[in-house]
Amino acid sequence: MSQEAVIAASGAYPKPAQTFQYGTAGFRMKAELLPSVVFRVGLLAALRSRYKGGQVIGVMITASHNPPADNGVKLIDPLGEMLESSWEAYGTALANAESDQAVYDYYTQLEQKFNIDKDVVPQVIYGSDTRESSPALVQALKDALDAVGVKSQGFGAVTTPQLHYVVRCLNTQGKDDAYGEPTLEGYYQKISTAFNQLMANKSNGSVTVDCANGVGGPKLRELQKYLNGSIDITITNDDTETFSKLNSESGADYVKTGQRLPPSVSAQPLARYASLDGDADRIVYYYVDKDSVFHLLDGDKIATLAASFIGDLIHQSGITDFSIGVVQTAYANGSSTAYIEKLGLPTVCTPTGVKHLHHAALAYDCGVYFEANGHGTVLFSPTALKRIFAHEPKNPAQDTALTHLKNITELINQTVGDALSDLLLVEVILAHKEWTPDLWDACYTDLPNRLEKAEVADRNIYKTTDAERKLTHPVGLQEQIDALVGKYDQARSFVRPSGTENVVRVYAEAATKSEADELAQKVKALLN
Ligand code: 16G
Ligand code: ZN
Repeated sequence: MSQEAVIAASGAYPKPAQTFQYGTAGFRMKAELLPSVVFRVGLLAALRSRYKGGQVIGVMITASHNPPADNGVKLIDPLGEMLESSWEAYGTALANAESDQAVYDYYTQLEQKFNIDKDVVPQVIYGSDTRESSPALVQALKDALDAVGVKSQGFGAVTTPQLHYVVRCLNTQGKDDAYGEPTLEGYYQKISTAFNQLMANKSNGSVTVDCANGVGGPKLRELQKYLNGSIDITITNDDTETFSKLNSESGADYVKTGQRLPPSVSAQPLARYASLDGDADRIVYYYVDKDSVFHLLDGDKIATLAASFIGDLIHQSGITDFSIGVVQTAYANGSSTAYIEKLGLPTVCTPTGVKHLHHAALAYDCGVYFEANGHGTVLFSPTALKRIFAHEPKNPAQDTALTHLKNITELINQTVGDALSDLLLVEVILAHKEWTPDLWDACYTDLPNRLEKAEVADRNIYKTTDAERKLTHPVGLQEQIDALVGKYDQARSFVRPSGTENVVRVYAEAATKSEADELAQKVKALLN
């Protein structure tokens, strides 16, 4: 790597007059602001790989559920986790360096700070979602990787969880904790094999999946080729050619935030529907009842379904002293938390953002984590996996349960929430329980709730504590919120600054819809 080469390559991607911040899900904004950021993230990925002794780092270019004009970029650490948070600040500093020389200087400063071995060959893999702006951003990334001598490989359009999967496979290849074949084919093989075994001799009717016109559409179609036909999957909103359709009037965020059907879906009573987001790391289910009333089965419902099913399998396999915990955020519906406690399982609440939930889930033998918005997965600790795979069943019933349990650990993408893997997980559980969506829904009744966003002059003055459930600043505001909440039945409300947009979010739930709406409006009014 020469100073001239880095500075010349950086010169092709001038920094706009803008301050950047590596946020909850990397950098995310209007795509035209991103070329310099992506270039510099490429440099950071190279450093991170060398710091990790040449392990493979992933770079995903996506803006998830954001509108088509946006894009984003984030790093994936060696085991398929989000970038370690202490490194986010280096990304922010690199992105904000004011000149090409400053970029190079900061890069070498980091090399010195971490005593990085210059002989280690960095390795980076990358992918993107289906946005119009993605190819140009991929080019910016490649230019950075080439400038600093990275051994790299592009995977084209992939879902975010697929890239997480491949990163983990590459770094564990040939080891005890090998995760799978480091290819998309390997990904489809792994989860479909588990699914097909779990669904042997079962069938589960049909499910219609709205793919938000994002990368999930073609990938689900691919996955479908590997499935044994025990469920009939109808794919809708899978137009990835018309860029303007991405996440438009479709997708998990549209359905969850508006608590409504995508207009393109004409729902049949009691049939199953699911929506993915633009990069297929989120999924929500829904159905309409006999009176055509819409019911959402969100991340909380998926978490409770998964936790209770896995808990039963553990028990039926004869495995004892095994801890299962459910990790949620402040957005989790109060009824879901009460239900999990009724199941006798511990719950933990963390701040919003996958990295927080993921981390908390590692505390259990089996940690189920889901955000209400549909992002989540299930983690089995290395010790738990060893115990499951070494367990000797004592009778045929234990044997059957144990075989299902082993397949469940293979079906789930344990690197990150994965809409395709979660879809198959839900389908398996519903098939095993012989549940229609209304039976699943009947486990508990969601408290009516409302999410609002407020434009404020400066969201940074809002500071939270207690996993974002309480404000410490502006001083006095929390007391005002508490006073309002006290006037409603079964009510809860919190205010938190968004990590992805320049707004403040207001959540309220209460015993009735009108009370939840009113409470949200009143709390929002306190912010002006
Ligand atoms: C990001 C997070 C998502 C979270 C959302 C909250 C990841 C991969 N994604 O999209 O989990 O729900 O931010 O956004 O961590 P907000 O801070 O704007 O409300
Ligand atoms: Zn997403």
